[in-house]
Amino acid sequence: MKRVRIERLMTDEKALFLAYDQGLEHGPIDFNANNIDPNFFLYIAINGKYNGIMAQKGIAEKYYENYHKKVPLVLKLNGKTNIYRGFPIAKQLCSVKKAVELGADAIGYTVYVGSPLEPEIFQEFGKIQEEAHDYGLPVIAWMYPRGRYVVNETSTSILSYAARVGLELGADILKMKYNDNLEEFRWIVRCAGDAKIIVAGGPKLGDKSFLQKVKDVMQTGAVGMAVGRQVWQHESPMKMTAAIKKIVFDNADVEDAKALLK
Ligand code: FBP
Repeated sequence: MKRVRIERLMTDEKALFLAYDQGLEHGPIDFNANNIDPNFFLYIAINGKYNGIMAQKGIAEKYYENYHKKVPLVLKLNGKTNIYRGFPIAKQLCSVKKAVELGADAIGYTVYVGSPLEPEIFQEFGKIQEEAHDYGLPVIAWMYPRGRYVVNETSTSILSYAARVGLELGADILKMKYNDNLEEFRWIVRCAGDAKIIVAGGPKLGDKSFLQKVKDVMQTGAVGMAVGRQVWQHESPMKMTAAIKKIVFDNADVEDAKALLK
């Protein structure tokens, strides 16, 4: 096994990623006339100096090629639409080999913890995790509890279980949703052990509420954020990027960060 090169994705042990896989997961409902164009998202990611972009194979093949290596690529290997109504599962859509060819610096995969199809998901993830590590690629797992046996997807008990599962399955970074409870999220971070936690942005909030969420998250031991809609749906994505970075990397308070939005 090669050494897993996680430091390439971090700045002083912290990280900020820009996610753009919502077109597959949610559909064009998330987009407007600007952000429907993947070049818009890439412009933000490159000029905002994100630690990486998160995108599917098609976006990487048709767009990332033009900006190759200007921003690290986390290639999302699985995904599903929200039209699909079966048990939660997102099967592999892209190989680790193809991700490497496309210049990926890490791979991403959604694990639906608690799904009735969990055994299949874990097995597929296990194979991918080994292949990625053979190439020295870090593995980022979207650890999303989901399905008929999951009563509350963001309860502390289910998120802490999901975090532990991510560690035990061998993921290097866990992308998790926030439970809106700073104290209890600290426990979730502890449960992840040496696997690092980044928090998903979620549906667009008001500026102050979102920056407060970033501030709270950064006090839990999480290493950063993986945002999408909060940034590319914002009327000033570059200003929002600067505000988030001020908190994540400079430990600024919310008011100082918010001043950058003016
Ligand atoms: P946002 O920051 O826009 O919330 O994106 C986070 C994310 O994990 C995306 O990477 C993914 O497309 C989406 O949320 C999936 O979330 P869900 O399965 O809850 O719809």
